[in-house]
Amino acid sequence: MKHHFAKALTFLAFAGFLTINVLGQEGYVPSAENLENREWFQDNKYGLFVHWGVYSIMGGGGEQGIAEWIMERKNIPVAQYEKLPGFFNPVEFDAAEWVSMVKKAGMKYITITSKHHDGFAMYDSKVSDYNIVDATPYGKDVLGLLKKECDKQGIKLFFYHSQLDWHHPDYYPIGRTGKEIEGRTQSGDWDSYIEYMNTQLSELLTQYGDIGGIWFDGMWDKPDADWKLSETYALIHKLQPGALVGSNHHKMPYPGEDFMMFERDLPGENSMGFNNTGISDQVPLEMCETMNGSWGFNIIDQNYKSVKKLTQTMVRAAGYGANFLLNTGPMPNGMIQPENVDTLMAIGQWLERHGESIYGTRKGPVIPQEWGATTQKGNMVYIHVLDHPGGTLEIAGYKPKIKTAQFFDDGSDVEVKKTKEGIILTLPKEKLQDIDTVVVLELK
Ligand code: JFZ
Repeated sequence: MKHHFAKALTFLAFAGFLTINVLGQEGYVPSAENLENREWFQDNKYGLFVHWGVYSIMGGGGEQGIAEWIMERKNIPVAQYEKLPGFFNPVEFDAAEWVSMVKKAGMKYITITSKHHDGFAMYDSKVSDYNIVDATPYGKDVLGLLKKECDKQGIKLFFYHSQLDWHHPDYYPIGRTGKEIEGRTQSGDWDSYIEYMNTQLSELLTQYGDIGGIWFDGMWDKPDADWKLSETYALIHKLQPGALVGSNHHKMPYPGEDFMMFERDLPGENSMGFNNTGISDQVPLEMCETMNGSWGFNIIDQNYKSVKKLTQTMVRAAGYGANFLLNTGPMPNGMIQPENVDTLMAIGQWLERHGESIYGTRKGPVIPQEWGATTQKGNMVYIHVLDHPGGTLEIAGYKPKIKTAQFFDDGSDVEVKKTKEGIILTLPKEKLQDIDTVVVLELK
């Protein structure tokens, strides 16, 4: 009896008779391919986030902290902002160069903005002329060029697609942001906007072969709206069952989502103020971070984080079992900022040497601490000492059966004492590394 009632209820819900606002794709069961790709995602750990669009021309307008949000932060009227595509001509864009750099950086995937909040599509969309092929002198589909090169060089490509759209006439009623932008729609049909968004997603999932997944963002602009996520997620999982869906809604994952992201905070931390969720243990995790203070290109922002800081953040993220998605905001000419390239190459060199302690690992037996983090791969545990003066390091609550304990960098033995509470490592100062002193435990 109960079973029939549940079936009837689901049917009614689907038939829209009962407008139950179920967030996500109820009953979603990830395909075998999807589960495989989640393993791939967790094994490969490190990707390049790319915020690139017509806003890159403005370069933040000479103000710190403004880049991809300049239309909203400066209330640039729609009619004026629509002039930007006419200036967008990234003749220096070289997909092969970008992807080769990504590989040398030790990165395994790219997540690039297919459309950000300004509504401009960075690919050849058939349902809107507001795109790079139809509205710019450049006229080429950079996502298509990038995907070809990614396939050639074995790099996966994900798309960051904004649900929020300050430009589309049917994104109505407007939400929390961009209220003062002149020329925004004063009427419109919300369901038509959802349909438009789903059509563009269908384009992204049918025009470029298999993609890594979709990185959604922006539903926080209208938290009470019916985003019909069940339709959107079901569409993506129908077109590409292996594609990973994630949404930057700063909540625990909804059904139909295949990974959980943390924006500019390590999982469980909340320095940004909007990362006040728990940590899902059901789906892979990813932390995204900027190299300076903004996502899109900002011409004055020189607040570059150090190679040490970024590498240590990647290691701490891996200590939580989370990927690290490190961002660059390409310049309007299509080139990656040389300062960012230098940083990425330096991190790449560290990974060239220490990649074994990151790639293919999962979160370690000891969650990240002040002094560092741990990662694990089979019976190998990597203790990452990131911030320690040397001498002895006590790790309480961890009592491994150790076969060997060695310093990763020179293979020399590490003295390990067992105590009632846990273990004590002896770390001679001369053994300490500037970025990360990795101690490798081979367990019995
Ligand atoms: C979002 C975007 O707005 C931003 O442009 C960038 O793409 C980043 C990766 O993601 O950033 C946000 C989103 C929501 C909040 C803050 C930053 N929020 O809800 O406070």
